[in-house]
Amino acid sequence: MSLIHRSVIDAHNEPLLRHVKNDYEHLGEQLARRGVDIETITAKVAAFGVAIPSWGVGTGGTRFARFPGLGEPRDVHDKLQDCGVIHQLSRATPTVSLHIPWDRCSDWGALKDQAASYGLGFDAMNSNTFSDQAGQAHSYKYGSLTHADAATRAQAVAHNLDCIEIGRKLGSKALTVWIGDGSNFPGQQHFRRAFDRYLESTRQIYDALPSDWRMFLEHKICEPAFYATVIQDWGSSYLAASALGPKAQCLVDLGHHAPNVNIELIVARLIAAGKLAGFHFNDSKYGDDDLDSGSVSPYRLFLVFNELVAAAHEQVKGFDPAYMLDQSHNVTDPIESLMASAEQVVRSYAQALLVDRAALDAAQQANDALTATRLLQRAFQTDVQPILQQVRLQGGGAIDLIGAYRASGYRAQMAEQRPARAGGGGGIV
Ligand code: LRH
Ligand code: MN
Repeated sequence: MSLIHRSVIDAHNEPLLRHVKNDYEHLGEQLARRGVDIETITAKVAAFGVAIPSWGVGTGGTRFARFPGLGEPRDVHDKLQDCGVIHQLSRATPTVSLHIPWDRCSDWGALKDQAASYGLGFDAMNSNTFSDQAGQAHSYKYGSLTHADAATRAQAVAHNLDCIEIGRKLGSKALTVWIGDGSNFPGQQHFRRAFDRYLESTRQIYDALPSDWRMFLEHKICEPAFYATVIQDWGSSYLAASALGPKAQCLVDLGHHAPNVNIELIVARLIAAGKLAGFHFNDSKYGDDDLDSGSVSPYRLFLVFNELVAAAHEQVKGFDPAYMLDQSHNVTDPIESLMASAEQVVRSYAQALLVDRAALDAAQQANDALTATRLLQRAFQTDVQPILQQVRLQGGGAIDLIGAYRASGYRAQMAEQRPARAGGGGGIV
Protein backbone atom coordinates (compact mmCIF):
# COMPACT_ATOMS: atom_id res chain seq x y z
CA MET A 1 0.00 0.00 0.00
CA SER A 2 2.26 2.75 -1.35
CA LEU A 3 2.03 6.46 -0.65
CA ILE A 4 2.83 9.32 -3.06
CA HIS A 5 6.01 8.88 -5.18
CA ARG A 6 8.94 11.04 -3.99
CA SER A 7 9.42 12.50 -7.46
CA VAL A 8 5.88 13.94 -7.46
CA ILE A 9 6.57 15.89 -4.25
CA ASP A 10 10.00 17.07 -5.44
CA ALA A 11 8.58 18.20 -8.78
CA HIS A 12 5.82 20.14 -7.04
CA ASN A 13 8.26 21.74 -4.57
CA GLU A 14 10.89 22.70 -7.16
CA PRO A 15 9.32 25.96 -8.51
CA LEU A 16 8.53 27.08 -4.92
CA LEU A 17 11.98 26.56 -3.40
CA ARG A 18 13.34 30.09 -3.99
CA HIS A 19 10.10 31.69 -2.73
CA VAL A 20 10.33 29.77 0.56
CA LYS A 21 14.02 30.72 0.85
CA ASN A 22 13.28 34.44 0.30
CA ASP A 23 10.20 34.52 2.52
CA TYR A 24 12.01 32.62 5.29
CA GLU A 25 15.01 34.98 5.21
CA HIS A 26 12.68 38.01 5.22
CA LEU A 27 10.70 36.69 8.18
CA GLY A 28 14.00 35.89 9.89
CA GLU A 29 15.06 39.54 9.59
CA GLN A 30 11.68 40.76 10.90
CA LEU A 31 11.82 38.38 13.89
CA ALA A 32 15.46 39.27 14.62
CA ARG A 33 14.36 42.91 15.02
CA ARG A 34 11.92 41.55 17.65
CA GLY A 35 14.74 39.73 19.39
CA VAL A 36 13.52 36.33 18.14
CA ASP A 37 15.85 33.79 16.49
CA ILE A 38 13.81 32.17 13.70
CA GLU A 39 15.89 28.94 13.88
CA THR A 40 14.80 28.44 17.51
CA ILE A 41 11.15 28.67 16.46
CA THR A 42 11.68 26.44 13.43
CA ALA A 43 13.33 23.74 15.56
CA LYS A 44 10.41 23.74 18.01
CA VAL A 45 7.85 23.61 15.20
CA ALA A 46 9.72 20.72 13.57
CA ALA A 47 9.47 18.78 16.87
CA PHE A 48 5.71 19.41 17.18
CA GLY A 49 3.15 16.82 16.12
CA VAL A 50 -0.61 16.31 16.27
CA ALA A 51 -2.30 12.91 16.02
CA ILE A 52 -4.77 12.02 13.27
CA PRO A 53 -8.11 10.44 14.24
CA SER A 54 -8.47 7.23 12.18
CA TRP A 55 -12.19 7.96 12.01
CA GLY A 56 -11.46 11.27 10.31
CA VAL A 57 -10.09 9.92 6.99
CA GLY A 58 -13.48 8.59 5.89
CA THR A 59 -16.22 11.04 4.88
CA GLY A 60 -18.33 11.92 7.93
CA GLY A 61 -22.04 12.48 8.10
CA THR A 62 -24.71 14.02 10.24
CA ARG A 63 -27.86 12.52 11.72
CA PHE A 64 -29.55 13.35 8.45
CA ALA A 65 -27.22 11.72 5.92
CA ARG A 66 -23.71 10.85 4.86
CA PHE A 67 -22.57 11.57 1.29
CA PRO A 68 -19.51 9.37 0.74
CA GLY A 69 -16.60 10.65 -1.36
CA LEU A 70 -14.38 8.82 -3.86
CA GLY A 71 -11.90 6.16 -2.75
CA GLU A 72 -13.26 5.88 0.77
CA PRO A 73 -11.10 3.75 3.11
CA ARG A 74 -12.64 0.26 3.48
CA ASP A 75 -10.83 -0.76 6.65
CA VAL A 76 -8.13 0.29 9.11
CA HIS A 77 -5.38 -0.59 6.61
CA ASP A 78 -6.80 1.87 4.04
CA LYS A 79 -7.23 4.46 6.82
CA LEU A 80 -3.56 3.99 7.79
CA GLN A 81 -2.46 4.45 4.16
CA ASP A 82 -4.36 7.76 4.01
CA CYS A 83 -2.81 8.79 7.35
CA GLY A 84 0.57 7.91 5.82
CA VAL A 85 -0.06 10.35 2.93
CA ILE A 86 -1.08 13.11 5.38
CA HIS A 87 2.17 12.70 7.34
CA GLN A 88 4.26 12.29 4.16
CA LEU A 89 3.16 15.74 2.95
CA SER A 90 2.61 17.60 6.26
CA ARG A 91 5.46 16.12 8.37
CA ALA A 92 3.29 17.16 11.36
CA THR A 93 1.12 14.09 12.08
CA PRO A 94 3.43 11.24 13.22
CA THR A 95 0.77 9.34 15.18
CA VAL A 96 -2.72 7.93 14.63
CA SER A 97 -5.45 7.58 17.25
CA LEU A 98 -7.55 4.44 16.72
CA HIS A 99 -11.18 3.82 17.67
CA ILE A 100 -12.38 0.36 18.69
CA PRO A 101 -14.34 -1.48 17.29
CA TRP A 102 -14.35 0.75 14.17
CA ASP A 103 -10.63 -0.14 13.63
CA ARG A 104 -10.71 -3.80 14.75
CA CYS A 105 -8.45 -6.00 12.58
CA SER A 106 -7.19 -9.59 12.58
CA ASP A 107 -3.43 -8.93 12.87
CA TRP A 108 -2.30 -6.03 15.12
CA GLY A 109 1.35 -6.88 14.45
CA ALA A 110 0.85 -6.39 10.71
CA LEU A 111 -0.96 -3.10 11.39
CA LYS A 112 1.94 -1.91 13.55
CA ASP A 113 4.41 -2.83 10.79
CA GLN A 114 2.30 -1.07 8.15
CA ALA A 115 2.24 2.07 10.34
CA ALA A 116 6.00 1.90 10.89
CA SER A 117 6.55 1.66 7.11
CA TYR A 118 4.85 5.09 6.85
CA GLY A 119 6.80 6.51 9.83
CA LEU A 120 3.63 6.41 11.95
CA GLY A 121 3.04 5.38 15.57
CA PHE A 122 -0.16 5.07 17.61
CA ASP A 123 -1.50 7.71 20.00
CA ALA A 124 -4.33 7.28 22.52
CA MET A 125 -6.77 4.43 21.95
CA ASN A 126 -10.48 5.33 21.96
CA SER A 127 -13.11 3.00 23.40
CA ASN A 128 -16.71 3.00 22.17
CA THR A 129 -19.54 2.26 24.55
CA PHE A 130 -21.83 4.80 22.86
CA SER A 131 -23.15 2.35 20.23
CA ASP A 132 -24.19 -1.31 20.25
CA GLN A 133 -22.23 -3.92 18.29
CA ALA A 134 -23.85 -6.92 16.59
CA GLY A 135 -24.31 -9.78 19.06
CA GLN A 136 -23.69 -7.55 22.08
CA ALA A 137 -25.32 -9.02 25.22
CA HIS A 138 -26.32 -5.74 26.86
CA SER A 139 -27.42 -2.55 25.04
CA TYR A 140 -25.93 0.86 25.82
CA LYS A 141 -29.26 2.59 25.07
CA TYR A 142 -29.53 3.76 28.68
CA GLY A 143 -25.82 4.13 29.32
CA SER A 144 -22.65 2.14 29.64
CA LEU A 145 -20.12 2.72 32.47
CA THR A 146 -22.91 4.38 34.49
CA HIS A 147 -25.78 2.07 33.47
CA ALA A 148 -28.08 1.10 36.37
CA ASP A 149 -27.52 -2.57 35.43
CA ALA A 150 -24.25 -4.04 36.77
CA ALA A 151 -23.89 -6.52 33.89
CA THR A 152 -24.03 -3.71 31.32
CA ARG A 153 -21.39 -1.75 33.28
CA ALA A 154 -19.20 -4.86 33.45
CA GLN A 155 -19.53 -5.29 29.68
CA ALA A 156 -18.44 -1.67 29.15
CA VAL A 157 -15.48 -2.07 31.53
CA ALA A 158 -14.42 -5.27 29.70
CA HIS A 159 -14.49 -3.39 26.37
CA ASN A 160 -12.15 -0.72 27.76
CA LEU A 161 -9.76 -3.40 29.06
CA ASP A 162 -9.81 -4.94 25.57
CA CYS A 163 -8.84 -1.52 24.10
CA ILE A 164 -5.89 -1.35 26.51
CA GLU A 165 -4.75 -4.83 25.39
CA ILE A 166 -4.90 -3.81 21.73
CA GLY A 167 -3.07 -0.55 22.52
CA ARG A 168 -0.27 -2.43 24.30
CA LYS A 169 0.30 -4.47 21.12
CA LEU A 170 0.49 -1.28 19.05
CA GLY A 171 2.70 0.76 21.41
CA SER A 172 -0.03 3.21 22.44
CA LYS A 173 0.35 4.76 25.91
CA ALA A 174 -3.10 6.08 26.67
CA LEU A 175 -6.82 5.32 26.63
CA THR A 176 -9.40 8.02 25.94
CA VAL A 177 -12.76 7.34 27.56
CA TRP A 178 -15.69 9.35 26.21
CA ILE A 179 -19.18 8.09 27.10
CA GLY A 180 -22.49 9.53 25.98
CA ASP A 181 -24.16 8.43 29.25
CA GLY A 182 -26.79 10.86 30.53
CA SER A 183 -30.52 11.58 30.40
CA ASN A 184 -33.11 13.31 28.24
CA PHE A 185 -35.65 14.06 30.95
CA PRO A 186 -35.51 15.66 34.43
CA GLY A 187 -35.79 12.80 36.94
CA GLN A 188 -34.72 10.13 34.45
CA GLN A 189 -31.31 9.65 36.16
CA HIS A 190 -30.06 10.09 39.76
CA PHE A 191 -27.17 12.49 39.20
CA ARG A 192 -25.05 11.45 42.24
CA ARG A 193 -25.62 7.70 41.88
CA ALA A 194 -24.78 7.83 38.16
CA PHE A 195 -21.52 9.63 38.98
CA ASP A 196 -20.74 7.09 41.71
CA ARG A 197 -21.27 4.30 39.15
CA TYR A 198 -18.94 6.15 36.76
CA LEU A 199 -16.23 6.21 39.45
CA GLU A 200 -16.79 2.53 40.30
CA SER A 201 -16.45 1.52 36.63
CA THR A 202 -13.52 3.80 35.72
CA ARG A 203 -11.73 2.65 38.86
CA GLN A 204 -11.63 -0.88 37.39
CA ILE A 205 -10.27 0.47 34.10
CA TYR A 206 -7.73 2.67 35.93
CA ASP A 207 -6.47 -0.29 37.98
CA ALA A 208 -5.89 -2.24 34.74
CA LEU A 209 -3.71 0.50 33.18
CA PRO A 210 -0.08 -0.47 32.55
CA SER A 211 2.26 1.58 34.80
CA ASP A 212 3.38 3.90 31.96
CA TRP A 213 -0.12 4.54 30.58
CA ARG A 214 -2.52 7.43 31.08
CA MET A 215 -6.31 7.56 31.03
CA PHE A 216 -7.94 10.56 29.34
CA LEU A 217 -11.45 11.47 30.54
CA GLU A 218 -13.33 13.44 27.87
CA HIS A 219 -16.17 15.71 28.99
CA LYS A 220 -18.98 16.91 26.71
CA ILE A 221 -21.90 19.28 27.42
CA CYS A 222 -24.55 17.28 25.51
CA GLU A 223 -25.33 14.80 22.63
CA PRO A 224 -26.42 12.12 22.57
CA ALA A 225 -28.03 13.05 25.92
CA PHE A 226 -29.89 16.32 25.78
CA TYR A 227 -30.96 17.03 29.40
CA ALA A 228 -27.89 15.99 31.43
CA THR A 229 -24.59 14.23 30.64
CA VAL A 230 -22.72 12.37 33.41
CA ILE A 231 -19.31 13.86 32.46
CA GLN A 232 -20.80 17.14 31.23
CA ASP A 233 -18.04 19.61 31.95
CA TRP A 234 -14.43 19.96 33.05
CA GLY A 235 -15.54 20.11 36.69
CA SER A 236 -17.10 16.64 36.58
CA SER A 237 -14.10 15.34 34.64
CA TYR A 238 -11.67 16.91 37.14
CA LEU A 239 -13.55 15.45 40.12
CA ALA A 240 -13.37 11.99 38.54
CA ALA A 241 -9.70 12.26 37.47
CA SER A 242 -8.76 13.45 40.95
CA ALA A 243 -10.65 10.58 42.58
CA LEU A 244 -9.00 8.01 40.28
CA GLY A 245 -5.36 9.04 40.63
CA PRO A 246 -2.30 10.56 38.90
CA LYS A 247 -2.64 8.53 35.67
CA ALA A 248 -6.11 9.98 35.04
CA GLN A 249 -6.36 13.40 33.38
CA CYS A 250 -8.93 15.56 31.60
CA LEU A 251 -9.07 15.75 27.80
CA VAL A 252 -10.43 18.95 26.24
CA ASP A 253 -12.38 18.52 22.99
CA LEU A 254 -12.81 22.11 21.75
CA GLY A 255 -16.33 21.34 20.50
CA HIS A 256 -17.68 20.01 23.79
CA HIS A 257 -18.59 23.29 25.48
CA ALA A 258 -21.50 25.67 25.41
CA PRO A 259 -21.04 28.54 22.92
CA ASN A 260 -18.68 31.32 24.16
CA VAL A 261 -17.26 29.29 27.02
CA ASN A 262 -13.69 30.50 27.71
CA ILE A 263 -11.84 27.28 26.83
CA GLU A 264 -8.35 28.75 27.28
CA LEU A 265 -9.31 29.50 30.92
CA ILE A 266 -10.34 25.85 31.42
CA VAL A 267 -7.00 24.84 29.90
CA ALA A 268 -5.14 27.11 32.34
CA ARG A 269 -7.04 25.61 35.31
CA LEU A 270 -6.29 22.02 34.24
CA ILE A 271 -2.61 22.89 33.64
CA ALA A 272 -2.35 24.39 37.13
CA ALA A 273 -3.92 21.25 38.60
CA GLY A 274 -1.57 18.95 36.64
CA LYS A 275 -4.66 17.38 35.08
CA LEU A 276 -4.49 18.46 31.44
CA ALA A 277 -4.52 15.24 29.38
CA GLY A 278 -4.53 16.97 26.04
CA PHE A 279 -6.84 17.91 23.22
CA HIS A 280 -9.22 16.93 20.51
CA PHE A 281 -8.79 19.87 18.20
CA ASN A 282 -11.60 20.96 15.87
CA ASP A 283 -13.74 24.06 15.43
CA SER A 284 -17.38 24.88 15.88
CA LYS A 285 -19.93 27.67 15.56
CA TYR A 286 -22.86 26.22 17.44
CA GLY A 287 -22.49 22.71 18.95
CA ASP A 288 -20.13 19.76 18.56
CA ASP A 289 -19.80 20.62 14.87
CA ASP A 290 -16.41 18.86 14.47
CA LEU A 291 -15.35 21.38 11.82
CA ASP A 292 -11.76 21.84 10.62
CA SER A 293 -9.45 23.25 13.30
CA GLY A 294 -8.98 26.99 13.05
CA SER A 295 -11.56 27.27 10.26
CA VAL A 296 -14.10 29.33 12.30
CA SER A 297 -12.26 30.80 15.32
CA PRO A 298 -8.48 30.74 14.64
CA TYR A 299 -7.88 33.33 17.42
CA ARG A 300 -9.52 30.98 19.95
CA LEU A 301 -7.14 28.19 18.88
CA PHE A 302 -4.22 30.63 19.20
CA LEU A 303 -5.33 31.64 22.72
CA VAL A 304 -5.38 27.98 23.75
CA PHE A 305 -1.82 27.59 22.46
CA ASN A 306 -0.82 30.79 24.22
CA GLU A 307 -1.70 29.04 27.52
CA LEU A 308 0.19 25.89 26.44
CA VAL A 309 3.35 27.76 25.39
CA ALA A 310 3.24 29.83 28.61
CA ALA A 311 3.09 26.61 30.67
CA ALA A 312 6.03 25.09 28.79
CA HIS A 313 7.92 28.40 29.11
CA GLU A 314 7.32 28.41 32.87
CA GLN A 315 8.16 24.66 33.05
CA VAL A 316 4.91 23.84 34.87
CA LYS A 317 5.22 20.47 36.65
CA GLY A 318 3.51 17.49 34.98
CA PHE A 319 2.76 19.47 31.81
CA ASP A 320 2.73 16.90 28.98
CA PRO A 321 -0.46 17.24 26.90
CA ALA A 322 -1.36 14.95 24.00
CA TYR A 323 -2.42 16.70 20.82
CA MET A 324 -5.02 15.06 18.56
CA LEU A 325 -7.46 16.18 15.91
CA ASP A 326 -11.09 15.03 16.20
CA GLN A 327 -13.11 16.15 13.21
CA SER A 328 -15.79 14.99 10.79
CA HIS A 329 -15.41 15.90 7.14
CA ASN A 330 -18.75 16.01 5.36
CA VAL A 331 -18.10 18.26 2.33
CA THR A 332 -14.30 18.15 1.77
CA ASP A 333 -11.72 15.50 0.92
CA PRO A 334 -10.86 14.27 4.44
CA ILE A 335 -7.15 14.08 3.62
CA GLU A 336 -7.13 17.73 2.54
CA SER A 337 -9.08 18.81 5.62
CA LEU A 338 -6.83 16.88 7.99
CA MET A 339 -3.68 18.34 6.40
CA ALA A 340 -5.11 21.87 6.45
CA SER A 341 -6.23 21.39 10.07
CA ALA A 342 -2.85 20.03 11.18
CA GLU A 343 -1.28 23.06 9.53
CA GLN A 344 -3.64 25.42 11.42
CA VAL A 345 -2.77 23.74 14.73
CA VAL A 346 0.97 23.99 14.00
CA ARG A 347 0.46 27.61 12.90
CA SER A 348 -1.22 28.47 16.23
CA TYR A 349 1.68 26.85 18.10
CA ALA A 350 4.29 28.78 16.06
CA GLN A 351 2.46 32.09 16.58
CA ALA A 352 2.16 31.44 20.34
CA LEU A 353 5.95 30.91 20.42
CA LEU A 354 6.29 34.51 19.16
CA VAL A 355 4.55 36.09 22.16
CA ASP A 356 7.08 38.28 24.01
CA ARG A 357 6.59 36.59 27.42
CA ALA A 358 8.77 39.07 29.37
CA ALA A 359 6.91 42.08 27.96
CA LEU A 360 3.58 40.35 28.61
CA ASP A 361 4.50 39.62 32.23
CA ALA A 362 5.51 43.29 32.67
CA ALA A 363 2.29 44.58 31.08
CA GLN A 364 0.17 42.24 33.23
CA GLN A 365 2.07 43.34 36.36
CA ALA A 366 1.48 46.98 35.39
CA ASN A 367 -2.21 46.41 34.59
CA ASP A 368 -1.46 47.72 31.10
CA ALA A 369 -4.32 45.79 29.49
CA LEU A 370 -3.95 47.27 26.02
CA THR A 371 -0.23 46.53 25.74
CA ALA A 372 -0.85 43.01 27.03
CA THR A 373 -3.56 42.15 24.52
CA ARG A 374 -1.65 43.84 21.65
CA LEU A 375 1.36 41.62 22.42
CA LEU A 376 -0.86 38.59 21.78
CA GLN A 377 -2.38 40.13 18.67
CA ARG A 378 1.06 40.90 17.24
CA ALA A 379 2.08 37.25 17.55
CA PHE A 380 -1.24 36.07 16.10
CA GLN A 381 -0.95 38.54 13.21
CA THR A 382 2.55 37.35 12.30
CA ASP A 383 2.51 35.32 9.07
CA VAL A 384 4.51 32.25 10.07
CA GLN A 385 3.81 30.42 6.79
CA PRO A 386 7.52 30.56 5.77
CA ILE A 387 8.44 28.65 8.94
CA LEU A 388 5.75 26.02 8.34
CA GLN A 389 6.89 25.57 4.73
CA GLN A 390 10.59 25.46 5.74
CA VAL A 391 9.84 22.73 8.30
CA ARG A 392 7.95 20.66 5.75
CA LEU A 393 10.68 21.14 3.14
CA GLN A 394 13.42 20.19 5.63
CA GLY A 395 11.36 17.14 6.62
CA GLY A 396 10.86 15.93 3.04
CA GLY A 397 7.27 17.10 2.86
CA ALA A 398 5.33 19.37 0.54
CA ILE A 399 5.70 23.14 0.50
CA ASP A 400 2.16 23.53 -0.88
CA LEU A 401 0.20 20.82 0.92
CA ILE A 402 -3.06 20.82 -1.03
CA GLY A 403 -1.38 21.60 -4.37
CA ALA A 404 1.04 18.67 -4.07
CA TYR A 405 -1.71 16.32 -2.92
CA ARG A 406 -3.98 17.25 -5.84
CA ALA A 407 -1.07 17.02 -8.28
CA SER A 408 -0.36 13.48 -7.01
CA GLY A 409 -3.74 12.14 -8.15
CA TYR A 410 -3.81 10.00 -5.00
CA ARG A 411 -7.59 10.32 -4.53
CA ALA A 412 -8.29 9.27 -8.13
CA GLN A 413 -5.96 6.28 -7.70
CA MET A 414 -7.83 5.27 -4.54
CA ALA A 415 -11.14 5.66 -6.39
CA GLU A 416 -9.77 3.06 -8.82
CA GLN A 417 -8.51 0.70 -6.12
CA ARG A 418 -11.31 1.03 -3.58
CA PRO A 419 -14.86 0.18 -4.70
CA ALA A 420 -17.40 2.91 -3.95
CA ARG A 421 -19.28 2.60 -0.65
CA ALA A 422 -23.01 3.22 -0.52
CA GLY A 423 -24.25 6.42 1.14
CA GLY A 424 -27.47 6.30 3.13
CA GLY A 425 -28.14 6.68 6.84
CA GLY A 426 -26.71 9.14 9.34
CA GLY A 427 -23.81 8.82 11.71
CA ILE A 428 -20.40 10.48 11.80
CA VAL A 429 -18.47 7.59 10.15
C1 LRH B 1 -17.55 12.54 21.02
C2 LRH B 1 -16.16 12.49 20.42
C3 LRH B 1 -15.25 11.48 21.06
C4 LRH B 1 -15.11 10.39 20.04
C5 LRH B 1 -16.14 10.66 19.07
C6 LRH B 1 -15.81 10.17 17.69
O1 LRH B 1 -18.28 13.59 20.46
O2 LRH B 1 -15.61 13.76 20.42
O3 LRH B 1 -13.97 11.97 21.22
O4 LRH B 1 -15.08 9.15 20.56
O5 LRH B 1 -16.30 12.06 19.09
MN1 MN C 1 -13.52 14.10 20.86
